[in-house]
Amino acid sequence: MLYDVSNETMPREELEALQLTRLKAMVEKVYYNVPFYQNRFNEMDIRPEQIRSLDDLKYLPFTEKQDLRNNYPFGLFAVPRDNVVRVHASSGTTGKATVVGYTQRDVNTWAELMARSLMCAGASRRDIVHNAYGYGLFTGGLGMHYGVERLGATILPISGGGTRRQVMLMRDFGSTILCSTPSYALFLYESILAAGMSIEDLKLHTGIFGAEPWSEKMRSEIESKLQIKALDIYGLSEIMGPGVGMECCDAQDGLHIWEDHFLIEIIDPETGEQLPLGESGELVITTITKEAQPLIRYRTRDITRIEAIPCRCGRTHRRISRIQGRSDDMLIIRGVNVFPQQIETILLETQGVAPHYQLILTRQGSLDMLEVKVEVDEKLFSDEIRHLQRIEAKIQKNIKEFLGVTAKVTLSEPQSIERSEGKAKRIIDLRNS
Ligand code: DLL
Repeated sequence: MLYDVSNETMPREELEALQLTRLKAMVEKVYYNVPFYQNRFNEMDIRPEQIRSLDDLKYLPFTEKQDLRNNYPFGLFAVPRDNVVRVHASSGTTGKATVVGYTQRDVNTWAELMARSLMCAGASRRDIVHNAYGYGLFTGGLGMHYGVERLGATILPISGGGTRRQVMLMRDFGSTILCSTPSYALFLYESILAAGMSIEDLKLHTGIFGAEPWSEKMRSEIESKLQIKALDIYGLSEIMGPGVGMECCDAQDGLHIWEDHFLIEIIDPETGEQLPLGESGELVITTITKEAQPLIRYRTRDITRIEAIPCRCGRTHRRISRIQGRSDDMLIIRGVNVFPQQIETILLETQGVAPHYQLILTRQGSLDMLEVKVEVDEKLFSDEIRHLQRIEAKIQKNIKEFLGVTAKVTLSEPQSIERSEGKAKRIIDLRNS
């Protein structure tokens, strides 16, 4: 089922014509309304009227997270502050928060795109949506909330935390869709068992998971434990929030980016050059309908590729593959590039190991050291020490063989790694402390 048939299945030629009209208007708008962009364009000797085709996008300047920080808090607004009805912010670990503003029309568009995403995940008016994304400055909670209401389904705005109560209400209300980070979904599963309940007590059929990187293995783990269909949702505050892209329940193979509102490119993160369709690199997004805070060629730092083949669901909007990691999360361990999800895949292929882990980086002299700390399940933990050592050695061997790095593997007892109610903190980098 489609929420917005004419837009979701628009023939590519028509879609591209629409994109070009919107891009031209957007470029003009930022040039005349945002001093930051006017300066950038002038420095690069570009005028809005020089953008004549979608291909000309590559001549425009990039926008980076630092540019948002430098213009903190409202310096990138393209409308008077009075027209801004909502502000969200994401707090990085370093520096100032990144602020985003929305006009009433932006909030409406977001609700529409979230309703579209929900239906793409198979949701309908009949669903009860348990929304465990955090409410507040984080875009996850409110973004999902407005989308569910727009669709006409029932929202439970539970937010994060209070896990025992979450589980109880999920059962009592007969929630059918769970929205949370993938790591929190697993935590909820443990809490269901800890509360003496079983999956049969619940009516969940679908999970809409995102906000942090996860792997295909993690998907299988969640699907078999919670007995649901687990779908991937992508978004980032700078661009809108959740709902920039959504995997469809029909193909469950990559995330449709809503291209009537966002232009996507893949670039080489080192050189900034555009890469051909199908190649992996950094995702760059241009907003073409945003009013309050449009962004031109925003460098997401997320690594993915654009699927060249159209999806069998009938939507014409291109798909990106599951986010493979972030260029700034990519661990460079003695010169080898490793993404945390690659380690996650190896861990989850190992019997007896639980999907809770941490990667700890330290430096000895000038050498990087990687420790992989992973929980084992109850059964294995009570096993002989020799057996545990064999598992450690096996994981170590697989990491070496598949990723080419040497890691120290530490099995730790069940429940010993801290659970997160939002984004999981999996990397502890102590190299510069
Ligand atoms: O995480 C928005 C969101 C909320 C998306 C709820 C999905 C569901 P930020 O806090 O600004 O916004 O973080 C954005 O999170 O650049 C990615 O690195 C990461 N991310 C988001 N979704 C996914 C995903 C929200 N499905 C940053 N897979 C992005 C992998 C994701 N990483």
